[in-house]
Amino acid sequence: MTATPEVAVSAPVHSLEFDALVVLLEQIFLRHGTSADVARTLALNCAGAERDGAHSHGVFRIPGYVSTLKSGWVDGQAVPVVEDVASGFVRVDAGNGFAQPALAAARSLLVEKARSAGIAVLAIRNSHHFAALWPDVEPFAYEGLVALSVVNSMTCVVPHGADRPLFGTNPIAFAAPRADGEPIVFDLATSAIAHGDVQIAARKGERLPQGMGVNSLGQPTQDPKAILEGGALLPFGGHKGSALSMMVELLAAALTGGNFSFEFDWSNHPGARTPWTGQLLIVIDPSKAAGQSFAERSQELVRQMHGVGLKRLPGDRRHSQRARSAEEGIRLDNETLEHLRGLAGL
Ligand code: NDP
Ligand code: PYC
Repeated sequence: MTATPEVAVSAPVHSLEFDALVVLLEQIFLRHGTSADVARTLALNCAGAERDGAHSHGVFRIPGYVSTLKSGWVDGQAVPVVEDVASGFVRVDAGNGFAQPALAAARSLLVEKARSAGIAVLAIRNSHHFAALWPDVEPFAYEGLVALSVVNSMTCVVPHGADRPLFGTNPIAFAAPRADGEPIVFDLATSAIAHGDVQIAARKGERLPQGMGVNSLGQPTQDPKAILEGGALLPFGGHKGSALSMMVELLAAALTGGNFSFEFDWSNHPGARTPWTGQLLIVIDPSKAAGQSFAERSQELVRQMHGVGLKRLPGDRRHSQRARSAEEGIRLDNETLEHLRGLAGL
């Protein structure tokens, strides 16, 4: 491996500038058959997750992207088709490509509609989402808009009260501007734990907390391998998380025209990892609301939350890590960096 100015190759842990990581990831995507636009969009998304310490959806996901692209399951060259269907409704057929380029293609129309109608919906179908969801909503809050997104994934979660898995891990992400600080953002799987975190625990040989999943016999287990090998996850919060997961299936699949988490079959594509489903975004322009500015009101809510002793808001950990990465670079261990460089053909 050759040294680059951004990478201290003599250390066991390397420190990369954000831009250097984006370029490296872009090369990997391009080398595995994506268009330049798709490579750039996914590289920015994945490097952003790594920068923010969202490790279950940072560079950890790159081998999965590569094997999916190699399997022919997803079209890395797909050109999304955007349809302006109503004053507050945009549809995109992602063409069996990734969801993030579909969002990028529809974004300006969506924002224009949200600003004129006060609210707009983006329904993406025929799409693959393999990433964290917060990068899809946070940028809207930086523009003063409120955004909510849901995406469904692949069958691996047993609905509350059922015997077998049906739902995906189905995250919900929300972003809202606030007056004096970073936007308020949360992004959570409706499963007790994200599938990515189960894989990471299995790789590290760690046990999971109780209540995350079941083995192939439907018995509770704390062994991540038992969950991955024929077992399943549970929703968070029993019937409540299960209801939210059901809602995600309805909004991200039924409403968009995408697949439910149980509707696609990737068995003829060994190596396929990306769920072929749908995604919904709702964007609201809070300047249309009555009363004081929304951002002032959300600031007041945060002030009151801190006043009752809250130390950490959702998103705080990511933003601290983002600041640390800006100062110290994004840290990758030697093995990971070597692997990424190999995938990039370097
Ligand atoms: P976490 O449980 O780690 O975090 C969920 C949210 O809660 C985050 O906004 C987090 O903020 C916040 N949070 C965590 N701990 C605290 C705390 N102690 N106090 C206050 N807030 C807290 O996330 P999940 O494991 O549920 O999901 C991980 C990722 O997996 C998400 O990005 C999700 O989008 C992704 N995912 C993607 C799927 C897909 O199909 N594409 C499917 C399922 C999951 P912070 O970020 O600052 O830690
Ligand atoms: O971590 O559950 C997950 C997940 C599914 C699809 C992408 N990430």
